[in-house]
Amino acid sequence: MSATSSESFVHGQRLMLIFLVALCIVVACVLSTETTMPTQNMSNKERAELREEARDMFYHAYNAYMQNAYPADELMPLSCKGRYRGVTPSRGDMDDILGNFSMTLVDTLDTLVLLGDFTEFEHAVKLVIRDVQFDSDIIVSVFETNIRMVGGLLSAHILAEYLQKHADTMHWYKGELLEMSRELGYRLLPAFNTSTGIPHARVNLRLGMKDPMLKKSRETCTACAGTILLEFAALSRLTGDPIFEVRAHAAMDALWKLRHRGSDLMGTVLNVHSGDWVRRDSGVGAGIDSYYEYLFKSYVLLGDDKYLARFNRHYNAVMKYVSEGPMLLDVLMHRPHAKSKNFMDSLLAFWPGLQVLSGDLKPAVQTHEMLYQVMQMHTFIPEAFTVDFQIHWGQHPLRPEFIESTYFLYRATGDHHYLQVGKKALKTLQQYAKVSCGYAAVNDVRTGKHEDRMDSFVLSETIKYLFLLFSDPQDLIINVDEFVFTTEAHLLPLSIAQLGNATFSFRQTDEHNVLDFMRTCPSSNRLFPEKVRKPLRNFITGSCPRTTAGKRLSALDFQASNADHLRAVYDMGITMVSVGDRSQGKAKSHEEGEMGLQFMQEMLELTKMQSINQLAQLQAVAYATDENPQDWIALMAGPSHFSPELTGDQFVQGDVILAKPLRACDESLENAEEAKGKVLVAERGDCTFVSKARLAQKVGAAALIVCDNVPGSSGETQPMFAMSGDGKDDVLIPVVFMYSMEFGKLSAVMQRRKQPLRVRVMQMVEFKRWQLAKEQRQNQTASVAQKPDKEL
Ligand code: DMJ
Repeated sequence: MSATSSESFVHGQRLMLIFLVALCIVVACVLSTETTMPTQNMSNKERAELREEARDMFYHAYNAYMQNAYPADELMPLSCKGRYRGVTPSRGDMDDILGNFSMTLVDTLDTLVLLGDFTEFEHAVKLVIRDVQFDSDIIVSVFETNIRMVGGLLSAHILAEYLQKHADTMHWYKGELLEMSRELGYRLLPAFNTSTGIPHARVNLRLGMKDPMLKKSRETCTACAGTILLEFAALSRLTGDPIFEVRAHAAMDALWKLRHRGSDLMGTVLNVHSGDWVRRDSGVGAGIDSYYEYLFKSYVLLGDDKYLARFNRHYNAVMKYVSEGPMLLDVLMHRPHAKSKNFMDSLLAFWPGLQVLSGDLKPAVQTHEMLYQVMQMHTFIPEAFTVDFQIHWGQHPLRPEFIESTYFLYRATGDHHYLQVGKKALKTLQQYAKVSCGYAAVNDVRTGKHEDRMDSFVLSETIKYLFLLFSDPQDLIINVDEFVFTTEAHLLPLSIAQLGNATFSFRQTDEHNVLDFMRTCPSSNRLFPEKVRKPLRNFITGSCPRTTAGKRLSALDFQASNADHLRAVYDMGITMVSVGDRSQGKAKSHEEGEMGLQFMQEMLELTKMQSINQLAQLQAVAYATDENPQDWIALMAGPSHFSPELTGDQFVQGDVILAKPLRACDESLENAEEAKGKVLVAERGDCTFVSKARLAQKVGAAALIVCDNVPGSSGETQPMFAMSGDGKDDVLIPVVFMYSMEFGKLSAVMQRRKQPLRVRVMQMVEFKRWQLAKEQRQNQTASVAQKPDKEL
C-alpha cells in the first residue's frame, strides 16, 4: 500500500468513525431521555409484512416495466407501454431526462441486490450490457444522466464485484458496467467546457456541445451543476482516470465562489459563462436541493474537510434565514430577510434526512412532522403547497423524498412513529397510485386523477426506501452503513476514499471548522422525537383554513379622508383624539389633529411600501372607476420570475380581453387576432404559467394576467407569490397573477361596462405613490379654494 493510499485508508476509517459516532451521539441523545415512549409500537410481524408488501410493490412495478416497456427509458403505466425519446409525443424540457438508454432498468439494478434477488440482478446486468448504448443524437440533462445512469451503472458495478466476492456468483462479470459508465462520463464532459467550469445543463450524447440546438445554452440550476461530484469521484477512483473528479471539484469550487458573501446563500439559476445569478431565490427545494446534499455527502465519501466547512456555512445560513419553525421558505440570497415565495415544494422533503445525517435531529423531526401533516391533509404531498398548507401545485409524481427522510429518522431514533408514517405512505401508494400496469403518478391530489407516467425513481428510490425502512439492517445482504446513498439512492461505498486520488490532497483551509459541525448535534441532551413532535401535532389544523368571516378594512386600503374608514377604525377600537392638551399627548387643535391623521396615514403608507418590497414587487392592475375617469382603483396582483419587471413609473396599458380557450394552453388562441395589443387574461391550470405567457406573447398581447382557478382565493387572506418559470428569459411582456376574488372584481367591472375595460399593469408601490401625490394635490387645491371663504 502506498503512502497516499494508506493515509486515505486511515482517513476513510476515521471518517466512517466520525460518521458513526455522530449517528451514535444522536441516537444516544435520543435514547438517554426518560420521556414517554411513542404510543403505537409496530410488531416485528407487522414490520416484516410491510417489508414483503414493499417487495411486492417493487415486482409489480418492475415486471410491468420489463414486460411492457423495456428497453424504453420509462413505463407509461396507463397506456402500458414504453416511453421512447423522439417516438412518444414530447413533453418538452421534461423529456431531457430520457436518452433511449433503458433508464428505468439501469436506475433499478442496485435495488435488485438490496432485495436479495441476485438471479434477476445478473439477468438485468446482462441485458444492460447487451442492449444499452449511448451513441445517440439526443440532447440529455447532464444532471439527470449523471444521477440516474452514471450512478446506476457505478453502483451496479460495485455490487456485481461485491457479489462475486461474497456470494460466489457472476464470475463472468469483468467490469463492463464500469466501462459503460466511463463512456457515458466522457459523453457528459463537453458540458464542462465553460469559462467558469460550471457545466451546461444539457449536452448531446453524440455531438457534445456541437449540437446547434445548444448554441444558446447558458443557464443551469445550482443543483444541476452541484450534483456531480459523488458519481464523478467514484468514476475517477474506480477507473483511475482523474478527469471526472477534477471537473466535478472545479464545478463545486466555482459554485462556492458564487455564494452571497453577506448571507452565505445561493440562488437557484445561474449563467454558466458569466457566473451571474439569474434567479436569486434561495431555499432548500427545487433547483438547489441536492447541491447541499452533495456538499455534505462529498465530505462523508471523500473525507475532504472543505466540503464539510462549506456545508456548515450554507447550513447555518439556511437555518438562519430560510427555516421558519418547521417550515422552509425561500428568501432572496441578497436580501435574506425578504421571503420570495409563499409556498414550499415537495422536493424539500429530503432536507430532514440530510439534517439527520449531519446530526441536527430536532429541526429534522419538526419539518418531517409538518410534511407528514401536509401528506395527511392532501393524501400525498403535492408538488407545491402554500404557507397555509393549501395546494399550490397539485401534482404528485410518487417522489421519494419524504419516505427517504422517514427512513433516516427511523434509523437515527428507532422511534416507531416513523414506521407508522412509512406504513401510511405505503398504503396510500397502494390505494391511490397502483394501477394494473405499475404505479401511476397523480396529476392532481385533489382529484386523484392519474398521469401516464412512472418515473424511474419510483423503483430506484421510493420503493427502495420503503423496503429499507421495514427491513432490519442485519437481514440485508450488504451493510448499508458502509455506503453513502447518492441523491438517486445509489450505493457508493465509503471505501472509495481508500482508492486515493493522487490529484487531490486534503487541504486545511480557513473554511474548515469542525467545531461548527460538532455544534450541530442537538444541544438538548434530553431530546426525544415525540417531545419535539407533540407541540406540532395540530400545526396545520390549528392554522388553516385561514378565512375571515366578514370583509374588514385592511391597512392597505385605509384612507384618512374617508369617513367610513374612520368609523371602521373606531369600531376596531382605535380612537382618534383631535382636541385637548399637547402636554398630555393630545392634539392641540383640529388642524393638528388632521396633521396627526395625515402623519398616521404616511406611516401606514411607509409600512405598506415596506411590506410590498418584501413581497418582491407586488403588482397592480388599475382601472378608472365607473363614476369618475380620474379616480383609479388598483387590484392586487403578483409578479412573475420570468417576465420583465415593471419598475418606477413604467406601466403597460390596454383593454382587457379573455383568452379563448380561457386556460390558454393550446398552440394558439381562437381570438388571437383580437388579442393583439390587449391585456390578455388566462386562467391558471392545465399548463405552466410560462407557457401561457409564451402564447400571449406569440399572439401579440401587451401583457398577461393569469387568474387563479381556486374559487374564493384572495390576496387579502393569503400571501402573494411570484410565478415561477423554467429558467429561460424569452418572455418579454409583463405577466401578473391575480387571485380569484380580485379577478372577480375586475370581471364584474368588465361585464358592467359597455365599452372594453382599459387597465394599467404596474407596480403597486408606484400606484400608491401616484395616488398619494394626487390626493395631496387635491388637498392643496381644496385648501386654496377654501381659504378665501374662511377669511371672509
Ligand atoms: C430524483 O431523481 C432525485 O432524488 C433528485 O435528487 C431529485 N428528484 C428526483 C426525485 O424526486
